[in-house]
Amino acid sequence: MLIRKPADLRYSDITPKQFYVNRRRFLAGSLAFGALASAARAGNLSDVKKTSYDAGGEKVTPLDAITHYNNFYEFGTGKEDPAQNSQKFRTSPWTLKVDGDVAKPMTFDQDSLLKIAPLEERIYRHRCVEAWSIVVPWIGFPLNALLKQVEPTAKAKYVAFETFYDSKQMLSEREAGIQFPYVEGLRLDEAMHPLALLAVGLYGEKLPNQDGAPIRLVVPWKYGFKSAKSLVRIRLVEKQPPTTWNISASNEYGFYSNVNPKVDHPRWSQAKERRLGELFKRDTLMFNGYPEVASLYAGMDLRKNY
Ligand SMILES: Nc1nc2c(c(=O)[nH]1)N[C@H]1C(S)=C(S)[C@@H](COP(=O)(O)O)O[C@H]1N2
Ligand SMILES: [Mo]
Repeated sequence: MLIRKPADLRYSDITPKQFYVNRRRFLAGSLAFGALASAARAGNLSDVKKTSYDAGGEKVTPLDAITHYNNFYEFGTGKEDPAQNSQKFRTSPWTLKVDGDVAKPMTFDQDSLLKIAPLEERIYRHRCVEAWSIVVPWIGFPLNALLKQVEPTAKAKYVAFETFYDSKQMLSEREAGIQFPYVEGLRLDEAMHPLALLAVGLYGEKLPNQDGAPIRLVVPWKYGFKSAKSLVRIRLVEKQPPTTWNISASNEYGFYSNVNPKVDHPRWSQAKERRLGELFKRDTLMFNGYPEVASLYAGMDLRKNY
C-alpha cells in the first residue's frame, strides 16, 4: 500500500485470465448466484437469510477476483500472495475475546460465534484506498449484536480490533513493512451502526483464508484497511485506539478513513476507482454509496478527519 501507487494498477493486473482460470467456480459465482444455492453445499454455512442489503443491485464481483486479488500483508504484500500463502493457515480451533470497558466480557469459539445473531447475506461495495473496488456477497451478522451481548459500560467510547499474528506462519514486520498484529478501531457509534458487519463467509461458503477466516470486520463505507481480517480480540476502550496504517503513515491514513471522493490521498486521487473486472474507471461515491452513515459525522470536518 505504501510502495505502489494505484495509478500503477493497469488492466493487465486484473486480466480475464486471472479471474477466469477456474471456469467452473467463475460460473458458479456469476450465474448460479442469487438463490444462495451454494449455501447448501458441503462444509458451508446453513440457514443464511437474505437481507435487503444488495448494493443497489450492482453486479457481484466474480469469486476468483475476490479470492485472488487481496490485501492481507501477514501473508505477503503482493495481491496474489494471500491466496497462495494462507492455504495452510489453521483457523480451527479459534477464539475471539471481547473485553475492556464492558459489563460482561466474553470469549467466543467458532460455534458460539455463529450463534450470536442470525446469519445474513449482505452484498456490499468494498473500496480499497488504492482506488480499486469489488462487490462482495458477505455472510455475517451485525457487529452491534456482539457488542450488545457484552454490554459496553458508560466509559466505552471506541472499539479496538486486534487480529491474529503468528511469526511462524506469517511474514515478519520487516518483510511486510507494517506493524503486527494488525490493529484497527472504530468509534462506538460507528461500530453500532447496522451496516458494520462481522463476516464469517462469502459467496455462500465459509470465508476463504485469504479473505480473513474465520471472522473479519467489514465496514463498507470506509476504506478497506478498516476491515480487519482474522480477528482474535475486540476491546471496548475509552480513548481512540492506534491503527496499523495510521501508525505506518499518519499523513496518508487517518483514523476515520471514510471513502471520500473529495479528499485525495496525498499521493493519488480518490475521485475515481477501478471496479475489478471492469475496463473503465467509475466515480467514487461519498461514503462508498452509503449515505445513511452521514449523520455519524455531522459537524465534523471530513478533510481534517480523513
Ligand atoms: N489482518 C489484516 N487485515 C486486513 C489487511 C491486512 O493486511 N491484514 N488489509 C486490509 C486492506 S488494505 C483491505 S483493502 C482489505 C481487503 O480485504 P479483501 O482482501 O477481503 O478484499 O482487508 C483489510 N484487512
Ligand atoms: Mo486496502
